[in-house]
Amino acid sequence: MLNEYDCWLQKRKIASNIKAPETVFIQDSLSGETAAQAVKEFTSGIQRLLGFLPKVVSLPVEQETAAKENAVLLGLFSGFEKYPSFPAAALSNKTAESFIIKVTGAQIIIAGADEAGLLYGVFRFLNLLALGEIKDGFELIDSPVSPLRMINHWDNFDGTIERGYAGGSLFYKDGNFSYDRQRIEDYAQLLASTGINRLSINNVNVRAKAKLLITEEYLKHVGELAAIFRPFGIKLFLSINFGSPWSLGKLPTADPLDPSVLEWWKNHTALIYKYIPDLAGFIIKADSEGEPGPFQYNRTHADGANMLAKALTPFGGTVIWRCFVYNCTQDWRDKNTDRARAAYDHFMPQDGDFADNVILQIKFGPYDFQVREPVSPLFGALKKTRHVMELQITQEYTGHQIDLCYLPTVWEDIMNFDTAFSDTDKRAAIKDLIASNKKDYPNIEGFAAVVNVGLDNNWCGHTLAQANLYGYGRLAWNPAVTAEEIADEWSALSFGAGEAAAKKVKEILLKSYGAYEKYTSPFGVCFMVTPNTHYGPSVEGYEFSRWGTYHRADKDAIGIDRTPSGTGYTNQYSPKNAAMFADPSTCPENLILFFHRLRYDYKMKNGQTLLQNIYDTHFEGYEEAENMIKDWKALKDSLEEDVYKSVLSRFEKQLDNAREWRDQINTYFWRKTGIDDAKGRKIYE
Ligand code: GCV
Repeated sequence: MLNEYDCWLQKRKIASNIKAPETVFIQDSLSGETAAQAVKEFTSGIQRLLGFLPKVVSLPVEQETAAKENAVLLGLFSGFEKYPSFPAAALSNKTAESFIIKVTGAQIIIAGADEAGLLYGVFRFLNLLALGEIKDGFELIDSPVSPLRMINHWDNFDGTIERGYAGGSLFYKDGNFSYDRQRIEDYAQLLASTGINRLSINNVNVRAKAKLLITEEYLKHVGELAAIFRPFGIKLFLSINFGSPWSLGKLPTADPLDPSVLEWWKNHTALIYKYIPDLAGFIIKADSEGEPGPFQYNRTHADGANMLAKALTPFGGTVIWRCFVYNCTQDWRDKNTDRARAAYDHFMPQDGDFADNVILQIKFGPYDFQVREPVSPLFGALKKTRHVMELQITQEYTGHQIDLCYLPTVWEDIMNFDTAFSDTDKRAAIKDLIASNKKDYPNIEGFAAVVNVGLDNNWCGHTLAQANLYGYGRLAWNPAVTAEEIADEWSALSFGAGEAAAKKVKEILLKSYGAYEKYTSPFGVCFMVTPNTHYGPSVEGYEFSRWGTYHRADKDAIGIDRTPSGTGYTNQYSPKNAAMFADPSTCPENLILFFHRLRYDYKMKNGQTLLQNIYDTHFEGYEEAENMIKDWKALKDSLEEDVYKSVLSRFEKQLDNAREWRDQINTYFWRKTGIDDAKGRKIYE
């Protein structure tokens, strides 16, 4: 049975394969609050899963305890140096946040390279225990592949959340901070249990009163929040507004090269750090969708970012600078401007110009979190600039957490994308490029993702959308984990390892992305969605708008030619990928309309025309949505009534949505072409 508030940390008595760890010995040298949290998580986790609270005893570091029965030893690698049985591999592992779990007879050792590593080790141990994988002889040494594993909140000061589908903000209400301390702690626990280590707490659109967040009146609240997240190894970032020197400081300018502007930021940053001494830094959306930025002063993004970096340097802070920069006042008549080119055109020429404490944050694709986009050509190309990939857990374009859409499916495709920038080093897939900052190397330092949580009791609106939050944390830790592995873990942790319901839910999750893609926008055609809300179909909703997102369907053809004979976007990729994308016969078909303008009678690999494929996918997607409901209904008797009903009502709405998509898209193309469905299914006139 599932208590939806507890997500994947269910209170559920499990049948354990090991002797009950009755005593927890902790190295007496452990003094920090993260270590204390790790101990607390361990004991409460054992109570949650095994039904008793272990006794906690402090242990002098040098004491040999190998003989202790039914005991758990928690500590740091350094404290275990004298233990003969402690694996040498762990002792030599200096990667921050790594851990080891080792089970020998009735003794369990969980140790971290540092306190955060210990905390992650404890959480992993508890999950593995719940999954039935902890047995005598078990040993796991693990390190995060990505150093930066960040969550972005787009929460507004008035309590709303931009692109939020799960209730109001956890942090704000009616123009002020307003939060339930316990709820924030529970949230921190959920995030830390998947390995998240950074969090930005306010919308990147820093507008109206949110600009005051970095003033003394509000900084004390930020300090209080930072204190709640700190024991969980999570440091905060603040979204800031580039225009603050004039909007808050009353300076005549925010020009990054004006000395008075730098001076203002230095003083103001010092004030911010008085309240939050371990603030991770600032995140900033500049020159993007109306937000101010260096372009207003004819300065470059490097000028802007480096100025803020200087202000943060004395405090060890970092600037995260978003690359979502494009012309959002495009004339639809203009066929020469291609929004997909924008991030690369703006940032590639500046590779190497950014300070060491600047990290660029790049959306995974060149547009905006569409159902299917190619991976941004900046990945693999940037060599001298630190950068991370931005994903979206909140389902802005993927069904608003009404429609089930299991995102790790597409994230896995993104991780496997081969940037093909290196002929000598074959390891050029995105997942192989994730690593710590290495000079002159195209590595990606990790991930940031817009989160899907709010005040709803189940955090995510749709209970099954919790899998996306869990999945993001797991994948940010290790981008080589597959969507199937994550679905397996999450379903078993949530619905009970070995339960039939867990197996069925896993299957439903794994089918959901494909279904959503089929009934909405297959083949990489983007933005056929209702403007502004981004839920439901509006085939030409963006055709005559200023956002640069057109498919230009007419009676014969659809899509944008982004090859060298068109906008030339394909040339932003490595030569191998440029050639692959530019040729329709080698371009992956799930992206073919992103890269090509094709006639409806273009023959696809299955021998059918493009038009027939459009009809087929939309009919199939709807049928798959119907099947998901059937699968869910079969679980009625094995689920909590509230969970069963709330998910069912979302599936019902999803089916309505799928029907609208299917019929509006099919009718649209039928009206354009006058060509019937070869299989004679119903297309409305
Ligand atoms: C925070 C898209 C969304 C906006 C969002 C923006 C961004 O355009 O629709 O709501 O604004 O992306 O990522 O900055």
